[in-house]
This record gives sequence, structure tokens and C-alpha cells, in this order.
Amino acid sequence: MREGTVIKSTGSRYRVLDDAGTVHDCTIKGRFRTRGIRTTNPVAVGDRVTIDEHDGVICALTPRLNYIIRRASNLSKESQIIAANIDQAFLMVTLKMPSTPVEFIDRFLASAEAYRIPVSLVINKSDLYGAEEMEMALRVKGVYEKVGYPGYIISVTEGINIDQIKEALKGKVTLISGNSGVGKSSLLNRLNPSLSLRTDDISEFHEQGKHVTTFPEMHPLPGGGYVIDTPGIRGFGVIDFDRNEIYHFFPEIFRQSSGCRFYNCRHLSEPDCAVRSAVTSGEIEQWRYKSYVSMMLGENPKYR
Ligand SMILES: Nc1nc2c(ncn2[C@@H]2O[C@H](COP(=O)(O)OP(=O)(O)O)[C@@H](O)[C@H]2O)c(=O)[nH]1
Ligand SMILES: [Mg+2]
Ligand SMILES: [Zn+2]
Repeated sequence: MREGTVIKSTGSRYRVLDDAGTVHDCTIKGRFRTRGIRTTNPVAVGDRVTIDEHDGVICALTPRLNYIIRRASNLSKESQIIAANIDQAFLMVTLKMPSTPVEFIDRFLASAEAYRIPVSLVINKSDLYGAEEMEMALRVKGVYEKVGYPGYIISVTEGINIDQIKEALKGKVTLISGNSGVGKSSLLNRLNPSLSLRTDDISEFHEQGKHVTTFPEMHPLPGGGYVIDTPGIRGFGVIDFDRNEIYHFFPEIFRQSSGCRFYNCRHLSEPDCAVRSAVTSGEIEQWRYKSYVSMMLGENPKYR
């Protein structure tokens, strides 16, 4: 028997890195259930497991510190566990080629708050930015840092501020997220050149509308720690996301809400709403509030 971490899961087969550094290809024996949800995969990347290395089976699953899920498909009641035991997430965005909508950022951050996973914002492709775009990048970084999310402005291809990223990844399990084309694979290749992941993956981009099954993978970093790559997964779902709780997942809105006249203020059109006052005064960023309202109204924007 050995203890290890699942570093790859393809539905029925699992790759486990044991604590002595040996990789095992395993299947599952027995039943593993996740309380509260129906899952398509009982074991996920990041899971701590006990294996029988002679039979190549996973025989026990250690309770998770956290995990993130998404719906297996649009119609499905089943969920896919994307990853487990995550220390932090890096949301990679770009202001140009492609341009990431701030609402995408805010929805991601709200989901991560619901999971209590700390997020840093990584603004990539700074080499492409002119003076105006750089100003915008600094503004975006400032807005999110004020809320509590560290920000980095980097260029993977030019190697700008990559040291800051390496430092922030050291010794941690980090989920790398972001829409297609922002440079996630390029960053991982730069951090660990032995990976040679495909970049500019056109097929991945085109297949996003279809229900292609993609399998997250966990990669060790030379400086210690792991990154979890989630190809084709742009956001994640949240279990039991109650609309009246959405304001809990916007930290600056939550902080202001104690000043509202009504304890059950939704911060939409109620009188004496401290949140809306803070938007008017500029204390809360307009676009953050707009994202909040959009989520409250149940809008469901599609992003590429
Ligand atoms: N100019 C510029 N291009 C970049 C940078 N990082 C990545 N790219 C390019 O952006 C494209 C998409 O990168 P990729 O790593 O495949 O993005 P992913 O879809 O997020 O994995 C590729 O053509 C990369 O060469 C950067 O810092 N600056
Ligand atoms: Mg990629
Ligand atoms: Zn209010």
C-alpha cells in the first residue's frame, strides 16, 4: 500500500504519483461517493489516495480539503469533479488578442469565493500593450487588488515578471484557468520546459461548443509545487448557488452591505442601500457592481 496524489484522470484510468516519486497507472476498486452531488468521476486530479501498487488499484480516497465541479453537460444532473485539494487559482486574462470581458473575471471570482479558493489575476501579453492598454492593465490590477485579489502583469513570450509568478506558485497546488488563447499552455511550458504542451491549439478552440471531454492534468514544477491545467474548461459551476447569497461572493459588496437599511437588501433598487452609495461614490467599481446585477438577474452570457 502506498499514498499518492492523482495527477491525471481519464474517466476510467488514473495516474498516481506516489510520495516516493514513482508513477502508477491505476484503476478503481470499490465505490467512492462524494456527498451531496452525483458525479461522473469518483476520483479527480489532486485527490490524495491509497493505492495497492501490485494490483494497480486505488483502494481508498482521503477526504478532500476542497474541490471544484462543473456540470458534466448542459442537460446533465451529474457533475464532473474538475480538481481537488487546490491551494489557489490563477485566472489568466488578456486585454488584447483575445480581450477577456471583465464580467467573465467577476463570475470566475464569485465562483472561487463560493469554493473559498484564493485567486490571483494574471494579466498576460503585456508586450502587445500600448500606453492606453497598459494604463488599463494597471487599472484592472488596482481594482482587483483593492478587493483582495493579487495581480500580475506579465508577458510569457518576453519573459516579463515571470519571476513573480514562479514565486507565487512555489510549494502550492495552483489551478490555471482562463479563456482560450490567453497563454496558459505557453506559461506552463515556460515554467517547465519538459512539458512541451501544444500552444495556440486551434482544435481546442473550435471544439469548445461541443461536448468534448477534456481531462485536467497536474504538472510538477521545478521549483516545487504543482499546476493543474484545465484545457477547454473556462469556468466552473457551483453547487447550490443561492441567488440571495451572491453578494457574499463579491467581498467589497459584502463589506458594504452591513450599512444597508434592510437586512435582506438585494442591493438592486432598495432605499438606503450602502452598496449602491458606494458605487456612486466610486468606492465600489462600477463594472463589478454591473457583474453582480447581471448575476442577480440570472443572465447567462456566453464567452468564447
Ligand atoms: N504576444 C504574446 N503572445 C503570447 C503570449 N503568451 C502566449 N502568446 C501566444 O498566444 C497564443 C495562445 O497561447 P496558448 O498558450 O496556446 O493559450 P491557451 O489557450 O491559454 O493555452 C499562442 O500563439 C502564444 O504564442 C505573450 O505573452 N505575448
Ligand atoms: Mg492551451
Ligand atoms: Zn443594499
